[in-house]
Amino acid sequence: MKKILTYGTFDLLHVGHINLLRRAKALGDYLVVAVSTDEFNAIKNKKAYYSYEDRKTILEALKYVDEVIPENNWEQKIEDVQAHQIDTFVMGHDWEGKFDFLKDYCEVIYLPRTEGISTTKIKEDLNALV
Ligand code: C2G
Repeated sequence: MKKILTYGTFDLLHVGHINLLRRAKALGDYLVVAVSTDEFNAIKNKKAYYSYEDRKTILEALKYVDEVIPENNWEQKIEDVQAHQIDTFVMGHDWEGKFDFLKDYCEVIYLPRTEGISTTKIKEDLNALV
């Protein structure tokens, strides 16, 4: 069974996230998504609209996602790859090169981002409506 791993906040789930998750799943048989906890988002200077629990529940409902685990820090990726026996690590190409250290442990693939959509854009567009 080929296992895939990816990380993210996945707040205000949108088609850019779905495209990434669908393509990540298509690379193997089982997709593990490590979702940033609210505490880790604070470290990333991100404030998610939905709580970690809600973002986890939403992802677990997706047909492309087989398992959701917490992302607590920047340092856990090697341990996650080993503990979950991951074959391929996937991220959007805005992270190109940032996780190449994982190449010693698994395949590393950066996928093109979906243009024109982001959680930040959603928030800005909604604020403009008020
Ligand atoms: N993404 C995408 N296209 C978009 C928006 C996001 O392909 N239009 C991808 C990102 O490249 C990432 C994933 O969707 O691979 C999740 O995006 P975010 O929730 O913004 O994740 P991020 O804050 O980049 O967290 O340790 C890694 C970090 O946790 C990544």
